[in-house]
Amino acid sequence: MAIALVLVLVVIGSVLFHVLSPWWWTPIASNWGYIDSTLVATFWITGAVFSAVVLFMAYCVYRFRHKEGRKAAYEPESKKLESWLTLITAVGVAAMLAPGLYVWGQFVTVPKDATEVEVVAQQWQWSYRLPGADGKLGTSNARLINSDNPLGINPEDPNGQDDVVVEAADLHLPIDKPVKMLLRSIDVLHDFYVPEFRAKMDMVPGMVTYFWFIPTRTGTFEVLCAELCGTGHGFMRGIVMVDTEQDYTSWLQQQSTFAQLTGPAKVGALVDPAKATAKME
Ligand SMILES: [Cu+2]
Repeated sequence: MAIALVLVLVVIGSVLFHVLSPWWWTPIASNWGYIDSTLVATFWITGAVFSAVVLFMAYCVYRFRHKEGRKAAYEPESKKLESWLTLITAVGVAAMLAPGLYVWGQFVTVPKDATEVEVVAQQWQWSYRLPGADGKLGTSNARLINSDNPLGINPEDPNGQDDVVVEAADLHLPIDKPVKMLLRSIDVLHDFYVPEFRAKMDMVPGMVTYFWFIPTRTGTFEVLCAELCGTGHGFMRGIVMVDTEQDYTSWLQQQSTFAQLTGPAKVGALVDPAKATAKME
C-alpha cells in the first residue's frame, strides 16, 4: 500500500514540478520556434507515457498485493494485449519522430539569399570569417595555418583576399537576415551553440558542417561549446551580437580583411593602428 502511494506521489510530483518549475528555456532569438514546439510535443508524449506506466504500476502493486491463499495465473501470451501495446507504442514513437523530421528538413534546407559566415573552432576559442565584397569565401586548408594565417585561408585564392577575419573576437550579425553558418574545427570536435538561436551543430576536423537561421532580435548572446573538447572546454565561450543593419555595417567597416592582415603594410590601408598592434601581440 505504501509503495503504491509513493508511486502515485512520484507522478503527481513530476507533473507539478514540470508545470510550476521556474526554469524554462531562455527566450528565443531566432526563427526556430519549431524546435521549441517539437520539444514541447516530446515533453507531453513522454510525460503522458511516464504517468500512465507509473500509475499502472501503482495500481498493480495495490490490486495484486499479497493475500493468503491467492495464486497468480500464468499467462505468457496475449495476442490482443500485445497488438494494442505495439500499436500504441508505434503511434507514440511516430508522434515524437515525425515533427523532428519535418523540422530537420527545414534546418538543413538553406534559403538562397542566406549570407555565409564561417565559424572556426579551436582549443579553446572561436574565430569567424565573413565573405568580403564579392560575397564569396575563399578556400581554406588546415595545412596553411600559421601565426599570420590563423584560419588557414588559401592565399592563392582571389576569393579569399577580401574575406573579413575576426580572430578570437565577437561576431556581429545583422538582424532579420538569413545566415548560413559554416562550421569548421582545426583541432578536435567542437560544437557551436547559442542557446537563444535554438541551433547547434558539431564541428568535425576535416569537414565543413552547417546550419542556418534568421536572428530575430538584437542583443548580446553567449556562444558555448557543446562538445567536450578538452580541459578548457568550459571556458570556450564567445559573444554573438545581433545588430541593426546600421550598427552591423559600422562594425564591419572596422574589421580587417585577409589581404590586410597578411599583405605588406600599405599606406592608407584600412587597418586601425591600435588594432594592428593588438593583433601582433
Ligand atoms: Cu570546444
